[in-house]
Amino acid sequence: MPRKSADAKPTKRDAPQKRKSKTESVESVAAARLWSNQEIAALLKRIGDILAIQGENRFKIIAYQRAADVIEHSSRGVQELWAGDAANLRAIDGVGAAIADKLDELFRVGQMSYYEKIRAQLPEGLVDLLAIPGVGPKTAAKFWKEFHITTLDGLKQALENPDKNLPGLGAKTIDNLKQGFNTLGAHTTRVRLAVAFYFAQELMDGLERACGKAIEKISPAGSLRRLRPTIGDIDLLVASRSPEKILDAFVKLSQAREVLARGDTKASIVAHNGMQADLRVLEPQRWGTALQYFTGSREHNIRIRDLALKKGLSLSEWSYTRVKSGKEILCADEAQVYAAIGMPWIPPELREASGEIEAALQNKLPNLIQLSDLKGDLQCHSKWSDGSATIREMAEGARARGLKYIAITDHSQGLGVARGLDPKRTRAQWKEIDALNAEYGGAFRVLKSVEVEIRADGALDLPDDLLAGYDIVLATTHSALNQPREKITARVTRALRHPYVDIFGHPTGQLIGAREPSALDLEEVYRVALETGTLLEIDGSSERMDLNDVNARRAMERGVKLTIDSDAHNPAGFDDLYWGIAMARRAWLTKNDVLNTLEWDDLRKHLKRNKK
Ligand code: DGT
Ligand code: CA
Ligand code: CA
Ligand code: ZN
Repeated sequence: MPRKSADAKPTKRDAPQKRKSKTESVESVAAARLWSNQEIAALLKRIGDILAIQGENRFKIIAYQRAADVIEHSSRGVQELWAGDAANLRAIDGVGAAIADKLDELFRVGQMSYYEKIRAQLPEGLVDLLAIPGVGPKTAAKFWKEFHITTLDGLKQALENPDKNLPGLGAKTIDNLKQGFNTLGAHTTRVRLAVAFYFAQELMDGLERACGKAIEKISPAGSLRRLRPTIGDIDLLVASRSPEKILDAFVKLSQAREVLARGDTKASIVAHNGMQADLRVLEPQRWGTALQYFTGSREHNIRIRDLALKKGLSLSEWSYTRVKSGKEILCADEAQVYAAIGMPWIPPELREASGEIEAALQNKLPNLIQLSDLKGDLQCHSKWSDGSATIREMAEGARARGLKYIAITDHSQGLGVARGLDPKRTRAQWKEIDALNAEYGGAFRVLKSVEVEIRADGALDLPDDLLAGYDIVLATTHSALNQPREKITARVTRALRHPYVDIFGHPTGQLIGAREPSALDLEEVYRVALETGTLLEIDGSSERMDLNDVNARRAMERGVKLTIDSDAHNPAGFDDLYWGIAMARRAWLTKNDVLNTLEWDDLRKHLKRNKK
């Protein structure tokens, strides 16, 4: 179902995104004005779609898709970054000179002549056909050239009498198209990774209960397996020799509200929570190719198929086929799919066509960080502020997960909502921590820490003599997050220059689906973090995931060191370290990039407060 991903890529907003409005925003190119990242991304994506229908060079198409993707996920306003100079745009990953120049024109003139030119070469409305699951650029071109169908309405009408209007298309194709229409518009919202993850787990548990041994293998695929921060729909894959049994169980799951499609090998449901789930069932000996195909991303798969073709192999979800002899080669496991084209297996989190294929070919894939690499957690809360457990309970929760230390980072006084600590209560808390550490006798360590608020002017919310007494200090912003770019950047960098600020936590302040990232100039933050030796945090709590994948990768490339924390407010909250790890893996981070993979005695030597 290619177009779903192309049309409804993750947005920071959770608000339902109607396809139509997105299209309209592209069409209504007016005078010069401020373009949102979403609009820019939609425009670039549309250019990619048009080029694909025209059968243009794949690399050119991927370039537009990739630029769109990066811009859509960028926490910085692209037009603001531009600031009147096309050269500034080339600092964005995936934006080369050609695209930078076109965006420059768009921002200056309010219109992009290249887009106007190529869109005029296609019938109005043709690109919309790509929104139907199963309709790719080639099919859309065929509808246009062979059947003179150029709009969704036109196709819908044609499907009413396919023998007459769509001669030569098989019954199965017609069926798929009809089902594709049903799925259109069923689900336009993206959900947070954690929500989709646990829900997929529920669906898989339900299937396993109902089908038992008939399931030989089961796995999530799609964006969920790649651990994207937000998920459009859930893709599940099952290897089984009795597909009917599995599909029956799937459409009868108690979570299913509506069955969108049911075939011999696949089915789609909409659940009561509004999420769509697609299931595919296949023979175990085809597991490898199927899992590779349905994990995506689409852009990654296109490149892999190209490489295969260069080796005389045609790759589909079913198998490889030798182009010359027509001989089929089955891959029961995914590593075989990559091995056949001379590559090591690529971790799903990297499969975004953002350098992983080149790295794999040169055997230079990063050794990605894992959850078990984390030795401690540097942000969590207790009852002393807004947490719901005692320090001891938090320590035990962390210990049970194999951690060796935690920093208790209760909020500082300025944050009225969270029962912030003043200097007096802080000293009382330290006594409790000292006693607990004495009890642990080295088996575990609770660090004295604080989540100190960076005030609107960049000053910290606690006096320096107190800040000097902590083991480690995390500084964050919760208030005045809507300050304009220059102001919030100056505020944050002032705090980063403070000698007792060791970590800058949840840097952009985003709440996925609820609050946009602040206007902070992250490039400047990376620069000052590097210069001052301040660590940047990936806050793993499932609403934040901040820094996200794209930003964390950038920080790492700049040489900044990071931490991955849970921001737990109760012992179960330590599980959120997993979402932090997800962002870190998607950001290509290794153990060496993340300092809480170190024992506390080593980590403390890296803190800027201990360096002088
Ligand atoms: P989502 O659901 O929007 O979060 O993103 P994905 O990546 O899960 O996208 P989805 O559900 O439309 O498709 C799942 C995977 O299936 C996708 O990542 C790659 C694969 N796939 C689907 N259709 C095509 C296609 O036409 N060509 C290729 N190469 N791969 C496809
Ligand atoms: Ca999906
Ligand atoms: Ca899907
Ligand atoms: Zn916080």
